[in-house]
Amino acid sequence: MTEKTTGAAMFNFFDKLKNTVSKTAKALVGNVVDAVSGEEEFSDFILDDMEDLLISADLGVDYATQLVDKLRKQNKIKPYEVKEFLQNEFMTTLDSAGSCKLNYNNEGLNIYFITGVNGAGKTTLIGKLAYRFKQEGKKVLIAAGDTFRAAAEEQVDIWSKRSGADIVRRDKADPASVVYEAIQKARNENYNVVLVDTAGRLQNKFNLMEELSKIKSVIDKNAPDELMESILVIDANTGQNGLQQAKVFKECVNLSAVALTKLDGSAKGAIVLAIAKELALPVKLAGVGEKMEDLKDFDSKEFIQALFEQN
Ligand SMILES: Nc1nc2c(ncn2[C@@H]2O[C@H](COP(=O)(O)OP(=O)(O)OP(=O)(O)O)[C@@H](O)[C@H]2O)c(=O)[nH]1
Ligand SMILES: [Mg+2]
Repeated sequence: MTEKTTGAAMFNFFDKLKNTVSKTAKALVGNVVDAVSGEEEFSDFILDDMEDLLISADLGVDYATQLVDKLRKQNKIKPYEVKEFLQNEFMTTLDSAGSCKLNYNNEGLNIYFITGVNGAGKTTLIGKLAYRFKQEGKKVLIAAGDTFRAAAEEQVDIWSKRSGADIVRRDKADPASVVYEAIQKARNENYNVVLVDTAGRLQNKFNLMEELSKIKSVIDKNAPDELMESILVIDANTGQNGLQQAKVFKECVNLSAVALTKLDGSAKGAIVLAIAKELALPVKLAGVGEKMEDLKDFDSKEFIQALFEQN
């Protein structure tokens, strides 16, 4: 990330991040601070108001209630300190969900298994990751595991050409067999990275979730040590539904990380905190646009700073 290397560039990077999360910052921090900080004490009325605001910012009911209960049961922290209170709580929550750093092993093959509901941004994420790894000089293979949706294979094929990655594509074949073939090819031809695309599926469709589990088991059986991450892609605009998705996918394919897409323009980035709190899953990647370069490594500290420095 060359953007981080100089002071001026750093400012530029941080400025962009602040812009990206500005709607989330307003919903999650600005509105609460505005409503609370002028009060003398945390009255029941004000705490209820705060709870409503946190819930409507998509922090999740349980987490919002826990935070407000913490304030209810104490008299040390005053309303004018609410911003600092939230900042500390949010940072602790993100820290406790684990490292944001994407796992990568320099010595061997790295497989990234990408899942999520329809339209979340899986294939675009694959394109962005392929581009990033290619820029770093890695040998990259895409497994076109969405053999279900019409034109899905063409779409991922376009991303492979754009990024310069190779592809295993077997039109309308069983996705598990495509993934198996990709693993063999990657081993035989010394690839560094395999990116596995999968078809979008709703978490309440039992058969499709079963199929996903079957695809994942091909990796678990054939390349358990090479599976670096099992990533759930969540559209930041889905809000609380994202939490429900994460619960079901976590059970089905044992997730290790979340990629939050479409963070640009979303007011619902608080889902990052809800997922960290309730599922102990770290967000590791953030999609901030539709272009190949619009992928950021998620950094908890920067995210919190960007949320709190503009209110
Ligand atoms: N603004 C914005 N748009 C994005 C981002 N990521 C993906 N998109 C857009 O979201 C739409 C869906 O993206 P896809 O990558 O096709 O989503 P998918 O999860 O593969 O969809 P299915 O395979 O149909 O389940 C496309 O129009 C993308 O350009 C992002 O970070 N920001
Ligand atoms: Mg797709």
